Amino acid sequence: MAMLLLLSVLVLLTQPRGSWGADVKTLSRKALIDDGTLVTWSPVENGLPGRDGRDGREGPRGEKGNPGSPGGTGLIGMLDVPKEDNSSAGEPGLEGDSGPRGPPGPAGVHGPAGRDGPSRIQRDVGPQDISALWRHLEALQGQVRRLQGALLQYKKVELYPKGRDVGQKVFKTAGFVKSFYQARQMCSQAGGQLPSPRSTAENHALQQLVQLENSGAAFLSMTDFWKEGRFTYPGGASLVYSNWAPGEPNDDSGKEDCVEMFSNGKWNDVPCGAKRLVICEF
Ligand code: NPJ
Ligand code: CA
Ligand code: CA
Repeated sequence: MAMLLLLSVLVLLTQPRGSWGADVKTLSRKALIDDGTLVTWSPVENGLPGRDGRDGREGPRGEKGNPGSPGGTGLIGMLDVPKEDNSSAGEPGLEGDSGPRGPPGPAGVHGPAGRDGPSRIQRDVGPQDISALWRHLEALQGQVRRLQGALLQYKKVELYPKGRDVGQKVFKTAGFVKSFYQARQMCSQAGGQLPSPRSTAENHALQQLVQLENSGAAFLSMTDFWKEGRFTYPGGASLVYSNWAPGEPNDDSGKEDCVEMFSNGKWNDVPCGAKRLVICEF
């Protein structure tokens, strides 16, 4: 049950909200304690109790990160939660050494059920266990906050000056030109793909990067390899948005199966062997 509580709160704590750096909901201790559906430590309600749960694993990490502090309890150790550290407030920082290994944890709170016992609860969860969980939750909240700060800083660094973020998407220019095939390979190796602007907002963000470089035009991801004139995304789906220049796509000389974006944001089909600015989408 305590594990259920912890897992529930962990889920809440780690749920992404919007793109990078959104605020984390601050959980009220009272609100959760008052939620009787989550926290109970009454005796097992019916039937014979199951046999004792397995012993808790040794707490792998101390609960406090500052040197010399005692380790945490095995309850949390079972979830392998990173320890809290007491590094300074202010600048977002990921630094802070691991605390010493904690002492062995208390007996485990779960294990296989006995024949007739309920499968959910193996033994009572006492107030001390709950209290330990709360301390760890508060430590986790601190960690999440510091991570958010660090991520926000990292985002700014990363986007300057050759990146743009739009919604959940990030475009980043490589600053050099390649053929479509080389460009596609490079983006893929970087863990991204060629750009697929799916809205005016995305098209505009991408256009800013094309303007930034004086390379004239950048490759997009889409091709009409499979059926002439039917442009698709890499997965084969049809376009949900387009911004073709007047008269395009025209499959000039019957050799244009790739797409470029001009610095005016307009699209044109071009030969895939042409060399264009490499911008990747992540
Ligand atoms: C021409 C054909 C295209 C063909 C392409 C092959 O494009 O119109 O169908 O795929 O050649 O390279 C200007 C002309 C276009 C011409 C392109 C080629 O368009 O108007 O006819 O150049 O690069 C910007 C600059 C040029 C441009 C459109 C926009 N811009 O800076 O935004
Ligand atoms: Ca074509
Ligand atoms: Ca064309």
